[in-house]
Amino acid sequence: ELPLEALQNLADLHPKPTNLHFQYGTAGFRTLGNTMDSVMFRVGVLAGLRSKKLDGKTIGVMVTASHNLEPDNGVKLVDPRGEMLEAAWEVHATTLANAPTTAAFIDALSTVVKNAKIDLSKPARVVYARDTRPSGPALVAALEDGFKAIGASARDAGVTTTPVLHYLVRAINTKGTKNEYGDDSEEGYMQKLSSAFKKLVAGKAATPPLVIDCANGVGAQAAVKLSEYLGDSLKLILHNTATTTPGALNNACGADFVKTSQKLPPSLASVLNPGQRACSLDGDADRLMYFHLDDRGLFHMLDGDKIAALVAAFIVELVKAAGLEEEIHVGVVQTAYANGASTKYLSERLPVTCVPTGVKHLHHAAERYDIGVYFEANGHGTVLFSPETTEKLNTHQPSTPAQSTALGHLVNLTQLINQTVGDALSDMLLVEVVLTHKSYSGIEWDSLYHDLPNRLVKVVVANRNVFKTEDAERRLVSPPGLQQKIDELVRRYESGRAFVRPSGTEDVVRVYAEATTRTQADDLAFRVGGLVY
Ligand code: NG1
Ligand code: ZN
Repeated sequence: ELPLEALQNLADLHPKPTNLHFQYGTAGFRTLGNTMDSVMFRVGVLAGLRSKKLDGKTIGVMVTASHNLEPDNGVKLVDPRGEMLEAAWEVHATTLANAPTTAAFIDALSTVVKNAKIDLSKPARVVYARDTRPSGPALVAALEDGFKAIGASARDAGVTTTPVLHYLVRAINTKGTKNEYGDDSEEGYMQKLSSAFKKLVAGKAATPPLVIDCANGVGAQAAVKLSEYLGDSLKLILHNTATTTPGALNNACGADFVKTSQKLPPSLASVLNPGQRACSLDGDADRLMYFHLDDRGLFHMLDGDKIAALVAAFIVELVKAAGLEEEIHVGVVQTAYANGASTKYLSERLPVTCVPTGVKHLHHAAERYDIGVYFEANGHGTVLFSPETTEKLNTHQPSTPAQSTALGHLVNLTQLINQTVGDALSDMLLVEVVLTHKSYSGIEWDSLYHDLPNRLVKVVVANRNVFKTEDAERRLVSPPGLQQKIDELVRRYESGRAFVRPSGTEDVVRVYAEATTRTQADDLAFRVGGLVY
């Protein structure tokens, strides 16, 4: 039985605004924070149901709007192994969020309970956290009312990063089992990452200090703590750590700013010396962008594609050095937004798959490899080791000292990498490990391949739903005839590539183009944009 009285009384405190429609999209619910009170309450109830459905396993709830500006907020659910909510439940979330009244909400709940065959007598457990947004505390209070209404026992993880919350979910659900992921605390996370990092760089010359742009978000707090755990093994110089300054979050800084404007955050202009490595986190610390200035003061960005290239090549070498290349196959997953030069570089070395935009697609495709490296160009990604591979790495008997060393590094990588989700701090340590092992500066890393100039533009159209794609979003099937016109244009540009797809997060159509020169890439993007409009 649903606890009708508690549900009714508490739901009445969190009425749905009329005229607003909410949608659980690729990033959960995300919109203006001050419109999300009812959504939070209802997500709280749904999280409890999800836990009951999964026999009382702990479900995660993260309140964040990531790289969006400060007035926005959002919420997403995390499944027991630390991964994104199962797709079928995204539909339940949208239905519940849009029920116009308390009565309609309770009706919709009953339908979910019936259709998903939920045993309401099971326990419900959740763990939740938020980022530093000012709207966070009030939204969390609404969420807690939701937990209360469904009788879930809820653990408050406070203010922390999205990847830490994912880590906590997996750590809690594996506690006491042979797959224990780590101690279920933020300290446990810091300890796990930093000790794996120290083992991986032991005996090597430390890389020079790394400048971090913390986007004035929650990553600043996490980076301060991580820095203490790292000690002398890696010096971090933190900037944009103003988490309480109104309007500062993600404003002219952070990973999304760097990627979309392809510029240095102005706040770092007087900080960086030529050649000095720097990186940007986004507002919830799950995306990472590296960059540096060259001798002429020109800005060079090392995005998710460059990280994938660096990391995948390194892992392939280690697997070979460990004598496991016949048994362990490494692959890379990208989206259509991956720079063509990165795809070429990677395809010459290992299998590469292209999937539609959205982390869940990348994550699932990466699970099909023994070791799957996935990164979106925007800097969100990680590396997944299949359970069999992890087992093999932990039990394999090396036949030479060199094999033993390589094997040890691979085992430590399984500890260093947050395999639940893209994690800026874990990915940053991973990059630093490779740079240390290769004795690369940022400049040498950057020269693995040269990005093709590219341009991404948004086009506002009457109805973006008429744009339908195939081939991992690289080709349009509708509107009829449009793809042929794009093909004709693209043929006129050297190394030209362009595609058009509807955004999953904004009411726009995106046009991406690349070519051998900046002018040509811009030209191609604007011409294709002209066809779409
Ligand atoms: P859409 O709006 O569907 O293009 C954007 C990003 C994705 C991903 C999602 C958030 C680009 C071009 N697209 O998706 O990579 O980060 O937001 O989940 O950057
Ligand atoms: Zn993010």
